[in-house]
Amino acid sequence: MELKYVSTTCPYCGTGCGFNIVVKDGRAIGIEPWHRAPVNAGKLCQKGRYAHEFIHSKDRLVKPLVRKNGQLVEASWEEALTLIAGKFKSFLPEETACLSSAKTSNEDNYLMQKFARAVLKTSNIDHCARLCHSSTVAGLAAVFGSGAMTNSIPDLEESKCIFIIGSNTFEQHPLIGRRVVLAKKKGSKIIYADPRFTPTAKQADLYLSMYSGTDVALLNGLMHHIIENGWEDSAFISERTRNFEEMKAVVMQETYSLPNVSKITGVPEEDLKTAAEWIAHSKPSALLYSMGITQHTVGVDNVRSTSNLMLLTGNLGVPGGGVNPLRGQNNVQGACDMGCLPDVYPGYRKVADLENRRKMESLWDVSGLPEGPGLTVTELMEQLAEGTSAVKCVYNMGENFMLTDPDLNRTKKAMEHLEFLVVQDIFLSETAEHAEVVLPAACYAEKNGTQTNTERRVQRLRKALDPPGEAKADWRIICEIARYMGYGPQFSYSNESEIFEEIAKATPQYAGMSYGRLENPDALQWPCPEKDHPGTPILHTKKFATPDGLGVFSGVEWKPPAEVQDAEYPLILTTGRIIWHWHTGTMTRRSETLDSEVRTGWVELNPMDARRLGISNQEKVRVISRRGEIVIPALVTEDIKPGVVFIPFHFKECAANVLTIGALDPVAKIPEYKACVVKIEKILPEEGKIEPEKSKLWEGKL
Ligand SMILES: Nc1nc2c(c(=O)[nH]1)N[C@H]1C(S)=C(S)[C@@H](COP(=O)(O)OP(=O)(O)OC[C@H]3O[C@@H](n4cnc5c(=O)[nH]c(N)nc54)[C@H](O)[C@@H]3O)O[C@H]1N2
Ligand SMILES: Nc1nc2c(c(=O)[nH]1)N[C@H]1C(S)=C(S)[C@@H](COP(=O)(O)OP(=O)(O)OC[C@H]3O[C@@H](n4cnc5c(=O)[nH]c(N)nc54)[C@H](O)[C@@H]3O)O[C@H]1N2
Ligand code: SF4
Ligand SMILES: [Mo]
Repeated sequence: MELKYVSTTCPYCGTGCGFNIVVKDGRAIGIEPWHRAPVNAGKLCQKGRYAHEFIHSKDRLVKPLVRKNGQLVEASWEEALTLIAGKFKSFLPEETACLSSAKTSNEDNYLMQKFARAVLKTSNIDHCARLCHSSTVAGLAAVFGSGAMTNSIPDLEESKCIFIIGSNTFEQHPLIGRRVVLAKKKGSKIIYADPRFTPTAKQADLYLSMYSGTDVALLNGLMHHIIENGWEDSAFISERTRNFEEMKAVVMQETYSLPNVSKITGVPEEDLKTAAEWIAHSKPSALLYSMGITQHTVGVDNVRSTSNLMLLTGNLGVPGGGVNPLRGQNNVQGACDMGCLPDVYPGYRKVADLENRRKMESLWDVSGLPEGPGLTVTELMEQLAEGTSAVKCVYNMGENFMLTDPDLNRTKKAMEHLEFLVVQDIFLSETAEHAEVVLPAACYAEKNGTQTNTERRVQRLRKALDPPGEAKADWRIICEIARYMGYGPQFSYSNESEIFEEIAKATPQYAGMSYGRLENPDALQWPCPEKDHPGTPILHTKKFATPDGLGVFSGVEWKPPAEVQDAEYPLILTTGRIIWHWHTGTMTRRSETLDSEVRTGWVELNPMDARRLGISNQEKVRVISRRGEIVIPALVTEDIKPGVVFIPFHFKECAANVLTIGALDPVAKIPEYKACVVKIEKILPEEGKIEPEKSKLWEGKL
């Protein structure tokens, strides 16, 4: 039988690797390298390598489901769409909210925010970027005038020193990790700051073992030492920045002298000195960061602080330098670019600006677009739980917040205050189980489109298969609902390329792009403002995107997390990911190969803490926070700092988010997933036994 190879882009992380799906008899039978892919040159991590395995899962949604007598039962599209359109029309604009999905394409996301604004007339549109890099978008926009990764993945190889802080690059962005290794082979020094000695730490020349929630202190300490020794890049500071003196006044305080910073962070003074020296003396130096920086009540402060360090050492606008937030989901950059945020239209143009509103009304041929910004998803959940929200109806495309939101007991309460929840997904997720209507979506391999990776590269998704049963591409479903609500003409597209043409009109950064141009495997990196513009691999080469073109220093003081240890809750809990699994596991736990490697979660704790608590390796324990408790096996390891414990949040049977805190960064509204406090208790011997089939998790560790 004939084999078909379809080149497309990985559906998992923001690295944006390309690969070939191998199709036989209408089924995906494997993934093969696509050597021409610009990011990964044919290499893949485990998730990409097995990205075909969940596609034909027997659990795929194949028909719409409608709740009747408390049960979700199969229904026709017509019945589901009629019900949805009728209900949606019955709510006032402020009673509705939409959640978009960074797992879906730019075309899907563009239409979702258009639907929210033009049909429901609500500004309540948000997505998982809120939980992820909203602090980056806010923080970097204030410093550089643009909230994206400044440099490109390939140019990391030019770096002489790579400072990785709060990013477990080798597990979460493995093919960016590969570039770090290539840079190291060329002589680059690698510095790594994290409370855990992760697989990324193993690649580092210098490991800074820090407490969760002490990043600003650490960064200010490095800057204190650099300025004290006169190692700053004075020419860059005077030509390209402002507010240096304000920043200097803060970091030169005694609080940020190395002995003090060593006390706050737990990092030895000598290591801080070495890090400062390497970063200042290796030109160019690049900084990589991710959730260890952003997911804090001081997320925006953390982001501004990383930027201060790179401005101070003159490492912006050059190959091999930059401030590089590694974006998480495959298309979280794109979902933000497309305006799936409550305050901006596509291209980050403010909704509050009348001129922008008029432009969108004219492009979309509608009137009465909502005027002010809407609610963020975290504010929405908070208000719903308190029973104070106006919102009664939520249309959720591809988010599984019943496992990913902080403080799940609170999220459960929030659901009780919703009257009508529509969930559009490829599987019956934990969130879909709460819906009134569930709509079956096509997965990445079953549709055309584009997605934008962390380095702003807009790449093609190519259809390899037909969707199962009656499942449909997300954009088609949105258009159908719009048609049922009387907006057929505004949502009439015959294919994805037509939607992209509208995206190019609505989004200045994408104005010069088209499917024709994106056929080139290298694709295009935004900004690409004109049809003959080559795209922009490195931002801010001559000036920043701020009004005066200068990079803006700011004085940032260190503040502790919202919750700190006390006698009752003596351990800091941090949460995150592992290489084998994806968030709520809807896809990876349905992939035989990935699931067989790691079958359930665990809590990592240091032998010192384990001894104190009388806990041995693999023993099941109870982890308790002020918000809830879970039972979970213990992994006793030297790889985590004493006083800190870590739980991966992928596993519903021991969900980390039962424990996490809903406290938010005041500007970005991102939750503090990376620091709250817990206690650990031994449980009865019988309950504490580990099932033999679960023991595989220990081998699965890298
Ligand atoms: N395999 C896999 N890869 C993924 C994902 C996945 O689910 N699975 N998800 C994707 C998504 S959406 C995202 S956003 C990215 C996230 O990518 P990362 O941010 O790299 O992943 P995390 O595990 O959330 O956290 C990174 C590190 O932060 C450390 N950390 C915790 N607290 C602190 C702190 O206070 N300061 C510092 N400096 N470090 C701290 C943790 O120990 C952890 O090693 O990964 C993407 N890639
Ligand atoms: N404790 C803790 N919690 C966290 C984090 C943390 O570090 N610690 N990190 C946070 C971060 S950074 C993120 S990004 C969020 C992620 O939070 P979510 O986005 O809620 O997590 P996912 O499991 O990726 O959910 C995506 C959903 O989309 C579905 N899906 C996949 N493909 C498609 C498609 O083509 N169409 C449709 N309609 N649906 C599709 C999947 O089946 C799944 O149900 O989690 C956050 N939660
Ligand atoms: S690094 Fe990310 S994009 Fe690349 S194969 Fe792995 S999961 Fe997919
Ligand atoms: Mo994320």
